[in-house]
Amino acid sequence: MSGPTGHPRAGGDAGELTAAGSLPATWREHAVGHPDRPCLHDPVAGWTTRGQLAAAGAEVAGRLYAAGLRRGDRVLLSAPSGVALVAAHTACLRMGLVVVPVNAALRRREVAHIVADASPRGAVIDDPGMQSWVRQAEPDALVCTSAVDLPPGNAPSLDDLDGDEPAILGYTSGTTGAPKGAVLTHANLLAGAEALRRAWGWSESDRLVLALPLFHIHGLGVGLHGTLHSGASAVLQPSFDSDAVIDAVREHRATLFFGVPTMYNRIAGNPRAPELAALRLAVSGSAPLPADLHRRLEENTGLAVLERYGMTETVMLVSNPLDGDRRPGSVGFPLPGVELRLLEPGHSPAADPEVPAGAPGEIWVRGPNVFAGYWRRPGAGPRADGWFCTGDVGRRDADGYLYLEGRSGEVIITGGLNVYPREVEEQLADHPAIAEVVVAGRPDEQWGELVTAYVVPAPGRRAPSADELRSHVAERLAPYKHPRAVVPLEAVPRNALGKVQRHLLGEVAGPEAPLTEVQST
Ligand code: MCA
Repeated sequence: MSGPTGHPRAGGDAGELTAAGSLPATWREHAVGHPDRPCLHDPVAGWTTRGQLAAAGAEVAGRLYAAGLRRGDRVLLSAPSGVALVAAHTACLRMGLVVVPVNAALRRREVAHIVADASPRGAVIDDPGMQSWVRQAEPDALVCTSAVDLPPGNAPSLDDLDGDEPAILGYTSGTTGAPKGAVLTHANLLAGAEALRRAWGWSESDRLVLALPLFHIHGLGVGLHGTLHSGASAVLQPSFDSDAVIDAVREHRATLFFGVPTMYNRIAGNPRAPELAALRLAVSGSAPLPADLHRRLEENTGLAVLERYGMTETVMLVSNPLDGDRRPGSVGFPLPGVELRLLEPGHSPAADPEVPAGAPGEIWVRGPNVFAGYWRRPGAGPRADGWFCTGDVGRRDADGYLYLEGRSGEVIITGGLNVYPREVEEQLADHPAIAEVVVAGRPDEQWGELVTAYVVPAPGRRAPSADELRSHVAERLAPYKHPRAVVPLEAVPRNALGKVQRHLLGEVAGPEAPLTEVQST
């Protein structure tokens, strides 16, 4: 386990950001101060107050404690967004368990990897299939649903966390190998939420429509933690539907909406989009928001969507200003407590100068929000002095606004979800009609990028269709990682060293290349 972060505090007000100690400490203050204020709404339970959520969390914590879970134990969490899931999540954090959020779409192979890596002692999972995969991989783990239907008990210590204790193990893939667990400490989560509270003027009178899944940092670390930390309220929606979002904004007099560009694309196409003018703030992240979509939304709703930038390892890093010019195509300025440097590849943030304004550079960050390291992978996270290379490339304009230019890696972002080409290639490689396959993103208006398989067919075979490839990987990859399009190639473009030249894929295939796409999208 990565120990305490030991990072020097970033400049400015970084220390102050974590003065409250932990998120559970601030939640407790809100619950004790005004227990009757509405906190969360879900379609099943209706409104839950702060006091009710605190009581539900304490009850779940008592049950998990009585079942044998102890501080530092990892617990997988996967259930539809709702108050039951939040009660389980907050219970775990309040008693010092380490939450491992799991995307409900993952398949057995993907879940087995997380279980083997994280060695969880518990799993709060609603899907019976996923429950059985966890039981097979870790027979000793306590497995229950988000109802936490276990004998009652008392957790002896709640809300008494040290900032350096691990709070979340967030699985995220690198360009090579299998997903790694990013260890976010209680101080990281608090710094992340407090920076957003300040930057976005998040207050008790705010109400967020939260239709993002709660198994990624966007929905969890930004939407949920920000709400609970600010003493605000949120309307939880277990899936995204643009009409349901618009209805909730009207019915619950919401002030905030956070989404990924695919959601905004669907909102822009909804004739009721102008009703969103009632919002105080709409925020976009997880993938680049096309500048023309930004403008279209502004025309339709009067809202200048605020684009920001973050990652699982760091919660949020950079944001357009709340007051002031929100520039389409830009992610804005570093958030409170975040130091950011743009460097030439191979340069060190401690020793080398930044690239000049306008020039691209690798994005390095440091601050109290930056994770402690990757679980069981010493040396793979931030440097000893706290600086972390994000792997993203950006440039600043003359006014200091940051623009993301792309990734130094090969990640595909589809609908706000990261897909690592190598993982998909490995699962496609044994298809009998494939001699060689390279997976890459292809620009797409709705999804941002479409997972596309560039296929050299096996001798005497034609390239398989996208539907054939999808059924080939159906049991091995979550659906969002499935190839949505296939482009046949005669040969994979490689450089003299044999490295695949992904940027040439489109050229080699040619603009007229036959393309088969999945019919359902
Ligand atoms: C669903 N499908 C997808 C995706 N989502 N395909 C590719 N990419 C996706 N992201 C597939 C379904 O399997 C289905 O396939 C088909 O698309 C249509 O499904 P539909 O019901 O329309 O989709 P949906 O359920 O409405 O989902 C679209 C979505 C969702 C709402 C955009 O993907 C989503 O919630 N995305 C946000 C994810 C997120 O929170 N990302 C944050 C991670 P078929 O029809 O063939 O069966 S990044 C992060 O946290 C960092 C910190 C950050 O900065 O934010």
